[in-house]
Order: sequence, then C-alpha cells, then structure tokens
Amino acid sequence: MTELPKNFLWGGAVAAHQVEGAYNVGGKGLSVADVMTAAGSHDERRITDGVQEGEFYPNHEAVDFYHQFPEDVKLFAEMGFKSFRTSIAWSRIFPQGDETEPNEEGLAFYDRLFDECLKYNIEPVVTLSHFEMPYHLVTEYGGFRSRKTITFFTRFAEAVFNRYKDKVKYWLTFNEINNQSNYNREFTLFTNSGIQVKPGENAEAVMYQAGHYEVVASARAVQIGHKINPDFQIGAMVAFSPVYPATDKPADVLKAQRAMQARFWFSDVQVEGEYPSWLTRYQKAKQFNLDITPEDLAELKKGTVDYLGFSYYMSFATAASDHEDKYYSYNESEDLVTNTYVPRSDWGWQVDPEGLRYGLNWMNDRYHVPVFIVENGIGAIDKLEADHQVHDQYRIKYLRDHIEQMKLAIVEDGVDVMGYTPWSAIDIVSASTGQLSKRYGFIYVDRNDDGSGSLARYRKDSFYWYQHVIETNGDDLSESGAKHA
Ligand code: P53
Repeated sequence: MTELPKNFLWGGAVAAHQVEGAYNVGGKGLSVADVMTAAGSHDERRITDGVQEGEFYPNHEAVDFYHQFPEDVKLFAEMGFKSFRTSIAWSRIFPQGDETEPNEEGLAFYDRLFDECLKYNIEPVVTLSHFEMPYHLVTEYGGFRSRKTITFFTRFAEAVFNRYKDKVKYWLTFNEINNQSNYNREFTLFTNSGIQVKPGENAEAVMYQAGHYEVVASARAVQIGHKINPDFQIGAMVAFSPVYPATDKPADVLKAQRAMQARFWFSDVQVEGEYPSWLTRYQKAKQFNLDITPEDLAELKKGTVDYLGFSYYMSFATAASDHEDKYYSYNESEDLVTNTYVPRSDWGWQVDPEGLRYGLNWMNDRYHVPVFIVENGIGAIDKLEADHQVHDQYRIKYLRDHIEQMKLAIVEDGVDVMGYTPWSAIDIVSASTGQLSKRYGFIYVDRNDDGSGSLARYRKDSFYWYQHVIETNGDDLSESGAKHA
C-alpha cells in the first residue's frame, strides 16, 4: 500500500549560482556569489571588492550546468524526478539589478531549461533569490539596506512571473531568509541581503531592517504573482534548524523558545501576515529605529504565502547563561552548545533525523499551511573509484533516516507535506565554503576544489537507491531493489 500521496513531489534541488557557472555569459552581470573566494573545511569564504585578479572564484564555472543542463536533466528524469528545484540567477535577468527592462538572453536560457524539465514531466520549483543578488545593487544601494531594493526585486519577480507563467507553478521568494538571524556572521548578511556591516554599526538592527524590506518585497511579489496566475503556489523558505534547550532547566527552555522566535519571525510574518508581538516590543525597547511604515504592515497582510518551504540539515541546542537579560536575547554566534546525543558530519553539522519529524510537526502546529522540504542532505567527501562508481553509503543512510521520519510525520501525524527535493540533485559548489569536495549530489561531477577536472558526470550509488525510492513512492527505502547499471 502506498502511504504517501500519489502526487508527492519527489525531486532534487540546486541553486543557479552553485551549478550554472557561465558567470559572464549571455549578458549576465556579477552577483554576490561571484565575489566570494573558496574556503577550506573550517574557515569562511572571503568577500572581495569586486572580482580581483589572482583570486579563485569557484562559482564562476561551478559545474557548468549552464551548458550541460540537457544531459543533467536527462539524468534527473532517469532517477524519476517529479520536480526539480533551482533558482533564477537574478543578474542574468537584470544584470545590474536597477534596469527597467530585462535581459532577453537570460530569459531565453530559463525558457530552455524549464522546457527541458517539462519534456520529462518534471515540475520546476523556482526560487527567486537564492544568495545571488546583482553585485551592482550592493555597491550602489547597499543591497537590502535600501528600500529601493524592494522595487528592484519586485520588478525582477514580475518579469519572470510573466515570462514563465505557463511553465512554472511552484515559486519560493527568498532562500533561507532567516539565515541572517545569525547577524554576526559576515557570510549570512552578505548572501541574504548584500550587506557588509560597518565598524560601529549595530548588526542586529541592520538585520531587522533588511529582513523587514525583504518580507515586504516577498509580500508584494506574492500579490503580483497571484494576479499574473491565480494558480501559482508561492512559498516562503526558511532554514529549519530547530533550537533545543540544552536541559530541562526552565531558563534553558526560555532561551530556546526565544531562539526559535528569533529564527522564525520571518516565516511568522510571511505566513501569518503580521509581526509577532514579542518582536515589535523588542525592536522598540532596543531602540533600533526601524523604517517600518503602516503601509508596509498593510502590505504584509495582503501578501501571505501559499506554503512554507524549508531546508533541513541539522538541529541546534542552546543554554541560558547566568547573566541573561529579560529578553533572553539570542545571538547565534555565541549561544549554541553541542548536543551530545547526536553525531556530527565531517563539517560539524549535527545529524538529527528525528529533528525533521519534530520540525514538520512544529511547523504544522504553528502555521497550518502545507510545507515542502526543499532541501535535505549531507555534505561529504566522496571517492570516485577507478571504475567510476561512487559508494556513498553515508549519504544513503542520511537520506533514508530522514525520509523515514518524514513518512512518520505524514502518515502518523498527518502533516501536509507537498514534496521532498534533497540537496543536491547533482554536485554543487558549497554555499558556505565554496568547496566542490563538500559533495551533496546523487550525480558526481569530476571537478576539484581548485577548479581542475573534466566536468564529466557519474551516477553514485545513491542515484540508483533514490531512483528506487521514487519508483515505490517511498515505500521501499532498502537498497535491495536498487538496480545498478
Ligand atoms: P553548504 C547554513 C545552514 C544551513 C543551510 O550548505 C545553509 C547554510 C548556508 O551555508 O545553506 C543551504 O553548501 C543553502 C544552499 C547550501 C546548502 O544549504 O554551506 O540553501 O545553498 O548549499 C548546504 O554546505
């Protein structure tokens, strides 16, 4: 008996900047991803002042999906994908970001890509902004520091909604909009909002201002989209790392509750259409002096999302210190503790499959809209054998453990889950480290951290396993049914 809905959207996910390459082809302008270097396993990428001679930028070529997508989509179809999540590189459509007319060559590229998906009955799931804002908007306007960027974003949204209204039904506005709740981490504010905090500035206030402009931009995009095609399903997208209390000490529980509020106010606003009460008071008490107008608040109410998309990789834990203020103020760069009950990936990410079931129930209780698992996966070192096989048992185990918990949430708990698009459909450039060697894909790409490699594609063991999972609509998660070539 099939336990999951018949139309369940099995698939895989990537983002434009992490696969396409061709960073200056077809009239594309620079994006924030084009000025970030590669880091090692445990340090952060550097953000350079424009593209600098002598630096290596892994996203410039990535895995050359821009040229090789017909073969890649064919491989997705071979796995049985019902959906494929990618993003539209904003700077292919508006190279500088502040033009009034879109770039036809950029639009034509996504026509070809979406047509290729539809040829195999693969439903595109499209993120409007996935860490790839036009770099010109950063240098000229300070990214989402500026209210003007709302208009630049909605102009972009309107152009692609119009162009692809008969090809794309599922949309997401901002990828992992809540990453920047970790406002002290340079990477998050830059990739989410195109912002670098200046010395002496209050990073938390900067984050709340940018986040506000983004939820307004998202609400406007939702309204524009529904006018263009009432059948559009337009979602919000958050990184769901739940924050557990480290112990049953009441102060730890309060600290974890505030951490969850601080991480999920974005989706609170995008789903419910209004700010949570604690945040309005907190922002006032802290004298952040934010530009939030009554017109904005009315707009938020009118532009609530149809569903909530989220990524799930890991869970966090937090503990109260001895000197908490009355807000239990949460600073993610300092306030996390190690959860000793769960293992960690090679990159230190806490692997917690049950956290996915917890999250699905938490979102269902809080939001009452359908949810879509649009990312889930593990970054790992893969070994390409001499016969071109990749035995990625650890990836199969990770995904199987998570799918089991997802099935419990759907079948036993009744959570309305639209689909599951693991990260990643094919190997990508890691967002946080710029590495190719932090691999996520079902399909191995012969490319190394220094940019060398043939770019040839090879099916990993997880490719055949996932193919069988989709074939049985998730009934059989074992490897026995998987057919190798
Ligand atoms: P990478 C932080 C925490 C959770 C997910 O991440 C995150 C991040 C930002 O790094 O990003 C998402 O490549 C993101 C993808 C990214 C993927 O998770 O840093 O939406 O673009 O590649 C995995 O290992």
